Amino acid sequence: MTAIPTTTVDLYPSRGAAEVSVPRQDPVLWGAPDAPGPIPPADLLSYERDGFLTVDRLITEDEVEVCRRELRRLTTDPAVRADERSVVEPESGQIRSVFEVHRISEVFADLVRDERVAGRARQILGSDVYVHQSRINVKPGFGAGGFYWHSDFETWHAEDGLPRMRTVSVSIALTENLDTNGGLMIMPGSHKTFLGCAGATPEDNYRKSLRMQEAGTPSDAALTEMASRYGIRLFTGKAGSATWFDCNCMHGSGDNITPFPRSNVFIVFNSVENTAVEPFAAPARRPEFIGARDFTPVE
Ligand code: 6CS
Ligand code: FE
Repeated sequence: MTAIPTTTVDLYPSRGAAEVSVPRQDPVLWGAPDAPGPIPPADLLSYERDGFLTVDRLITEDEVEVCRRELRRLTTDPAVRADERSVVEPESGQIRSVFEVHRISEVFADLVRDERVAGRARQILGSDVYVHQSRINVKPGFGAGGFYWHSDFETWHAEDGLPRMRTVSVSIALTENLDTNGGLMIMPGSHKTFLGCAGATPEDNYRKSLRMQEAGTPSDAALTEMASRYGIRLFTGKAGSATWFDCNCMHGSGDNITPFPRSNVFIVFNSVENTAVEPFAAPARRPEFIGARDFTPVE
């Protein structure tokens, strides 16, 4: 009896000939609202409604300083700069992001394991979690580029093979997020609609998309409709503050033309019940430093 290959149903078609919008078919909150953990029930409910949750002081100033020192060490190390995990700003040549910091840095590995971080992810996802992706974004001033509007899940489903929306990101500010230096913007409530984008995924898309995303970009019409329906929230906060947001929030950030860097550490937790399969809409998997294939739960 030959085993019938289990093909995972694609609930969220994307990267086809035309843009298509479908309702979310997954819970936002996979854990019970009164589940034990660092997030109080009222905050879990607002996370379910809005798709995001801010924490004013997730880590202390001293811990921020340790992370900032580590970010400087990584971004000035020629070996890290030469590594494929580093993405460089096209114009200035400065480092824009370094991926997989939870595996190349003990400081960020500790941060990932910290109950204030992994504990919140387990509470939201209702299971053990593993890191699908981590990165530090330096976003130096004087013109560092932003990220155009997109849903992370659209990319992580199409290109990394995450089947369901059981993934949560946290952006922890390592410098003050002002209303002028290219902060994160989210459309509140947009996580409940999945927008499948038009246009097939090119070969090795990540070589460009991590600088300037093209495949997986919503149309002006869709963005106009969503922004009119949901509004746009700009996140500001002191260093040490954090924004938790659902994988399917429509979000983006502007360029930073001020002299003030907007650096953050960005960690993506996926449920161990939602491990990556084959890409749903891409010719090949992305490298593991972008889309993890080690599903070991964060202890
Ligand atoms: O492609 C990705 O996985 C990354 N790109 C963006 C713009 N946000 C999510 C993620 O870090
Ligand atoms: Fe993103």
